[in-house]
Amino acid sequence: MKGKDKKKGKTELIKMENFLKNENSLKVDDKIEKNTKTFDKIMFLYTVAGKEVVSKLEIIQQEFKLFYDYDVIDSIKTRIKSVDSIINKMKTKDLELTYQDMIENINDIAGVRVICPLKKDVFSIINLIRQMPNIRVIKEKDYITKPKRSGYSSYHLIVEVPVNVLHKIIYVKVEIQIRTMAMDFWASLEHKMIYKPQTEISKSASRELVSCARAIYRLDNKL
Ligand code: 0O2
Repeated sequence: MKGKDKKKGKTELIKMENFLKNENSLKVDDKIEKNTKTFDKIMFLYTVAGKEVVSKLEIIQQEFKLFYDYDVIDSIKTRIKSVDSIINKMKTKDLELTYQDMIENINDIAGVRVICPLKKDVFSIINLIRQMPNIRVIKEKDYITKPKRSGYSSYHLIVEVPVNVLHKIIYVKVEIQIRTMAMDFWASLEHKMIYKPQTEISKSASRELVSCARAIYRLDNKL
């Protein structure tokens, strides 16, 4: 291949923020609005990024099963944050409701949750993700070593993964939450009852949940 052609065939590596600013068909200064072309196109990028992460994690899951006869991952879930949830979070963070503010500040639009049997498995997965050649870890939150006051325990990684679309490679953010089966059971319950409740819950029930979180913490350390 000649120099000129080589240059032509080169794929651009670009951060999502920069890609969107330079993409004429997207109006990133606009207000977020469901069912518009801009919204659908941006969500498509997050959907692809989520799938990329899931596929990498499924490879680890199958590798451990096949080569070590061990289930290091129990299950993997993925979701795209709803527009209402994005807007509520942006209001809480006092952001302008534009696409630009959304992509720069909301890190969990694409979310992947990895459920592991044991605490040691959670840390094995974290180390494997850190070593993945095609993933950039940009932020980590260790709510396992230091659970939240609510009792919430989980490890969060914000990563950027390359997504190959429109002849470009765009780095898109994904939040990976990694936790044990016991932590996940507690978090799912608490999410409905306290974190995002549909109805009021009594103070005593709320204290009971904190005490359950402590019991789960001890259980995970014993196993
Ligand atoms: P939803 O409805 O679950 O999506 P950042 O901007 O990245 O620095 P962020 O995202 O504001 O930080 O906060 P954090 O602590 O990383 O929390 C991200 C997600 O973790 C939350 O998303 C929840 O899913 C989960 N989470 C955090 N704290 C708790 C908790 O106390 N209980 C439960 N059950 N889940 C929690 P959202 O958007 O808040 O909610």
